[in-house]
Amino acid sequence: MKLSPLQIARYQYNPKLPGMLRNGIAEICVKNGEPTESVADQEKIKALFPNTYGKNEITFQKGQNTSEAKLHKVGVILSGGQAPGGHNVVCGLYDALKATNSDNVLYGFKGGPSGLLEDDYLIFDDEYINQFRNTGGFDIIGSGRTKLETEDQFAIAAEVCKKHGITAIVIIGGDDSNTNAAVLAEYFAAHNTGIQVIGCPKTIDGDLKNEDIECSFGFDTATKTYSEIIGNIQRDANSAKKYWHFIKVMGRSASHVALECALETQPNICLIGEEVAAKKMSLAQITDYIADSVAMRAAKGWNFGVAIIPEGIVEFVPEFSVLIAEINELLAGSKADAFNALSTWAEKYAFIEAGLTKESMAVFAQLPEGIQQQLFLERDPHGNVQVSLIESEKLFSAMVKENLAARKAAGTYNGKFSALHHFLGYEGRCAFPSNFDADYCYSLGYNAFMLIQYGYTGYLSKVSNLSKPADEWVAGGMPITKMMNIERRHGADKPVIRKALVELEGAPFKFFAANRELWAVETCFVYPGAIQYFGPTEVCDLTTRTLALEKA
Ligand code: FBP
Repeated sequence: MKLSPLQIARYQYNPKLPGMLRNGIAEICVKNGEPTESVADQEKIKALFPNTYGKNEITFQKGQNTSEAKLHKVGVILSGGQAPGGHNVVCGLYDALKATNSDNVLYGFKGGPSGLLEDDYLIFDDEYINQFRNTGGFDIIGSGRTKLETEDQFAIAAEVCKKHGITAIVIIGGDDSNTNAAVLAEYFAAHNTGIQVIGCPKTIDGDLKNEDIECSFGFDTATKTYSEIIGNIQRDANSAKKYWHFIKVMGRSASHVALECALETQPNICLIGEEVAAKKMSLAQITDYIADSVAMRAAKGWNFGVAIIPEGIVEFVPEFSVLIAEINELLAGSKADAFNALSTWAEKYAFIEAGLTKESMAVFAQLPEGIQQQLFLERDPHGNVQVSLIESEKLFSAMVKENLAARKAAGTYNGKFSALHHFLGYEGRCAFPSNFDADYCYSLGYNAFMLIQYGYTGYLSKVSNLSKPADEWVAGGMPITKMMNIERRHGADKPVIRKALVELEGAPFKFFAANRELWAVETCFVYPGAIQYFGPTEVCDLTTRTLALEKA
């Protein structure tokens, strides 16, 4: 394999651990915290997790290691979408495990949770793992989206672990994967398997966070990568002065990624899905809001600008959600065949018009034809509209174009509007982790092994105080059940980790809201540039604006 100079240089980087984990394994002991309760629905969660509920929060501190000396065989799984730093979680876990006893073994289950069920694994050694230190990607063992959630799967997992003598599993994943980690831990405990389960908080979307978990890993690097590109586009826009750029950024549901990029780059417009839902904004209102900025800037002679659109936006527009629900109903079961049998778009349009309510048809009629067709063509295996595939950046630019044409006809706008479109997602998910993510991830993995060594199960590896330098970070563990509540999923009540949406009362959104009127009219662009790995700490080690504002 040919290596880039940066990859070779990054192999030499020594990730920083929290101060209390720096003295060597023999000098790490546990400080017990308070017993915990779930964030809501305490009685129900307690009943569902009789063996793992209510355990104490713990932190590690310097002191005599009192854990039981025994051989550890541990399995690790990467679950869900890639996030920068995943390799370092595995490296931190491996280094702590081997530093404790060189006979300890780390198994990597390949291709996500399915690797555990299919007993598809590799055993890590120095030569293999050293190729992945401080690099992006999940290719060390691969990832997948199989969900570990049924009793049959748990029984197979227990069998596979038993076969290898594995006594702990580390699941690196988002809110769903860690919810399942908690359920698996409870199953293993209830069946006296002796197998521990530890979770690690991953996702670029930034929506696995709460009062204990300050951020999920990967968010820092992904948003810095997108912000670099947005900044570059802004500089191009400000140089050429002839394009409006509509940039969609990943974030399946929550708008944390869009908000962080806006805080970093100060674009003219950034939509926040959670605000759209709270204000019950219609597509027309959102369009008007963007068109106002275009018109105000045009009046100053600036026919250029940048608008950031979060990937999940359309699901937050109430009238659009109703439309999607009606389309799903319209094509449910065999009705889809009748629709597909129609040969022209005009015939299909008449079918749609006859099937939708008047209100939803009015929403549908506003959409550009390309988007209308997308809603009927791109469907998931259950026949439902695949909302994440809707090109919302094109949807809003087309609607703004029409809105501006109407303003022109009314004599209230006299500019030029030429739009370009971008989707930033996969560009950031496997970037070389920033120093922050390299350090944070290594610490999460190292810490996960400490939790295993001290016998914990159903815990999330927790590293906090992250807005401070790494030596002030605090390492410990939090029972996953503390983060759970009951939610309605697929028609049934389920215990789940609460997904964190953008808080409209939170400091990051408030800062954005206090400044956006100015940004909408003036050119206040900030150009963050590329992630720096070597150089002054104020350039290389800074984490996100979101975290800085939350912790200020
Ligand atoms: P996770 O929640 O698994 O971390 O993945 C998040 C994400 O990156 C979203 O931002 C995006 O919508 C989705 O994954 C894309 O998934 P896929 O890789 O399957 O296309």
